[in-house]
Amino acid sequence: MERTLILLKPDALQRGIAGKILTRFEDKGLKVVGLKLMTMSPDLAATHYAAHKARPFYAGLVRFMTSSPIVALALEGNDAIAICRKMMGATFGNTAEPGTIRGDFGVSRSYNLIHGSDSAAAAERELGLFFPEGVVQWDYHAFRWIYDAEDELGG
Ligand code: 3AN
Repeated sequence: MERTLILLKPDALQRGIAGKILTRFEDKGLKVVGLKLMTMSPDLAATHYAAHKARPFYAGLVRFMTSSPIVALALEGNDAIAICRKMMGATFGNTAEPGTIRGDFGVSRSYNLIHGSDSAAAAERELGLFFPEGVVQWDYHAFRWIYDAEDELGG
């Protein structure tokens, strides 16, 4: 199974819709293996967004991400990375498809509610940044009915 890092950004918490967004992932069948309310430090934001350092929006992005608390989530499931990216929708709410999180909850061209790892390598790196202590291992009994146990859960 795959794991991915999701961040519910400051706008999601300030607007009181963090729970609704988490519910979408639970409803889909993803297992929560990490969940943390935290304020991102400037250092953590700089590391997390290192790839965007040269972009014109970088300073504003770091200011936004450190301005107010976020929720860090670690989610697990088959194809979790691609599934979460699809559920998030296009980068900003003004163009994201209805039915996606960004498409349903936002209209902004810079506040976009959520971050999700975009590859296996990014997920590994980002999970290490936000959950250095590791994720929580637990038996999610619903998996037996979310997946065909013989085909999809390895027998
Ligand atoms: P995504 O989050 O859909 O993977 P990317 O990888 O294009 O989007 O951008 C990474 C992050 O940088 C986005 N989540 C967004 O918050 C921020 N970002 C990208 N473009 C802009 C922009 N033009 N203005 C402000 N923030 C931006």
